[in-house]
Amino acid sequence: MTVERTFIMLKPDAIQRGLAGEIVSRLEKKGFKLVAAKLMRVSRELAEEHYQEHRGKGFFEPTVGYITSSPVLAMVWEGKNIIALARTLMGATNPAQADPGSIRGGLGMDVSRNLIHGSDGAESAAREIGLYFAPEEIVGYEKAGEEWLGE
Ligand code: D4T
Repeated sequence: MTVERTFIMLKPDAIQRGLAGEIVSRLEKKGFKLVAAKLMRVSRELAEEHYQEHRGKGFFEPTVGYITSSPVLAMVWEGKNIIALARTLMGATNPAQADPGSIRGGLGMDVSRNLIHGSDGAESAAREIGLYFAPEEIVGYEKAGEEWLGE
């Protein structure tokens, strides 16, 4: 397992429903390390760039509309094998089918309001981190207790 960084975004519904603290807490308790965060409004241009792989699909426009409708909490988290581990913690894309113990399965009901985004691979993580953050906004540091998370 290698130390990776992933882009995680709490979507407008997570902020509006007051679930930011709960979700960030789950990520912290897992053992992930927060290395960047900002509350921001996503521009239409940025949203279209973020979801470019879905351009032309029926849910593209509604998804862009949703993500630009209200502020999001954009974050970069670090940890061993974090890209896959964060996806597991988030649960399936559709909260109606996600494991009830997961973030989406426990806190959401509909695919159009699925609370959280997490990069789905090393390439998309690098691309998305670059889309949302300048290199100097990412803060590396030693975190207490890291030695208790694995060999
Ligand atoms: P994101 O990118 O938001 O973390 O979600 P996923 O990586 O889990 O899922 P995705 O890229 O396939 O979908 C992007 C975004 O579009 C919404 N969506 C998706 C939707 O409204 N209806 C759909 O049928 C699908 C597949 C939800 C997430």
